[in-house]
Amino acid sequence: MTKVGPKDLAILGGTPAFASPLHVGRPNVGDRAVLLDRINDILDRRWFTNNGFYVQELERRLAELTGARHVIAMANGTVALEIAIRALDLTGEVILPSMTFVATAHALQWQQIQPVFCDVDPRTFTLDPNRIAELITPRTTGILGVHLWGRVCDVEALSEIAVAHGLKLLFDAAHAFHTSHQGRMVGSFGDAEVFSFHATKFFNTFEGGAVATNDDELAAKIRLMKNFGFAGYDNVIHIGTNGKMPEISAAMGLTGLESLEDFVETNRSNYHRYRRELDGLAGVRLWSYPEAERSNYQYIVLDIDETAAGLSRDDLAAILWAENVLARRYFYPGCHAMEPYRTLYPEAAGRLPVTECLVGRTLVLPTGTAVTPAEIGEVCEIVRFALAQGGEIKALMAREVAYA
Ligand code: T4K
Repeated sequence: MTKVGPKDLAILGGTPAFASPLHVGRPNVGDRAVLLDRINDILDRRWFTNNGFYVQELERRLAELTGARHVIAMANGTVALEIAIRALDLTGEVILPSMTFVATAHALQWQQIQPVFCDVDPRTFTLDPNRIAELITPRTTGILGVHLWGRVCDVEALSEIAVAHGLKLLFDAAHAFHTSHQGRMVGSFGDAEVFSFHATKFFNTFEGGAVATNDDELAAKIRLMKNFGFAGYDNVIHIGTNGKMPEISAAMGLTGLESLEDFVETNRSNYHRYRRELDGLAGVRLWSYPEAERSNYQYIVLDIDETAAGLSRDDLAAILWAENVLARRYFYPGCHAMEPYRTLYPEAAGRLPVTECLVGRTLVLPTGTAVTPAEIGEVCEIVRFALAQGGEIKALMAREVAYA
């Protein structure tokens, strides 16, 4: 990096550090030749979807890896959530965090179930078990926890509450594939857990997802529901939809699984590089992964304390974007502040002080196999440089730059 003064920052007229964008969420790709062989085989078999050979093989491997009795592959994580919610007979109101991707809330509201937003624990960014009891009403039928950024919810406390109040317990594990909690792999906590295998996830099937559960009856119901309720040719015995994963996605998944440990190792080493490079920076805290557990290290999450850092999260995001580092403000502004929730449930904001604070401070940086260690070094240099001259940069930005 050749920036010596504030004016060298791209946001103030300098040349961007990166000629092409450095994205968050660049997909991991396994062995290309193996994938192409599998795709050729799918073309030869002329069996493209509807519980084909590759989907069955992927489900078997995923069950092995997670330890769950059943893993049911789906077209994406959102439809997997919708089906799991319906199969669990959730109705009325369901308690969930607002600090999540909007799909978690949509999967409920889409089915006329009211998402009741609950605040999160500032140490884990996951549902705060101490704030749940006050939200339970006679209409509450379930709790939907989110293992945000792969940090597993307090499943013990949530299970206790669910049992005490006769509620179903579902987990949105979109970020938590191949992570563990107290030594046990995510996939068999609660009544069911839902994965996303979207392109941006640590492990992807282009688009895809799955429901994992130990409940045989629930699994059978979900299998029916994801295939229009068909129990055999011409025999529909349940309402259903089309939630099926195609063969090409399963081929991508099987190929990715063969490189899973390489993906983890790259992410882990990227994470430690960020840690070393940003260590000790005033006002900047890097979200940490519990070393005693298995983690996928997929999210590099910064918490920016504006007072101590001298720049706000949004200032830093604007500076990075100008340098072509497309950092993301996940999950700003929180589901409760998005439509239709902002209009339908305006009272929610008042009970989410931790969420409201966090959504203004978090910034997600690029990682994964598509980012090189040298690029990470450069991103960190920009962050350090910007923060070192925060006050001066802020004043110049206010004068010279109109940014959102
Ligand atoms: N629950 C949670 C907690 C979730 O995070 C998600 C999904 C779901 C449920 C639902 O699961 P799915 O139905 O999606 O399986 C992205 C993803 O689309 C979404 O899957 C993900 N969460 C969310 C956190 O991120 P956006 O709106 O940020 O997508 P977009 O288009 O801005 O792309 C994100 C970044 O990835 C960009 O920097 C570009 C990069 N990218 C993206 C794609 C698709 C690539 O480099 N290559 C690609 O192919 O939602």
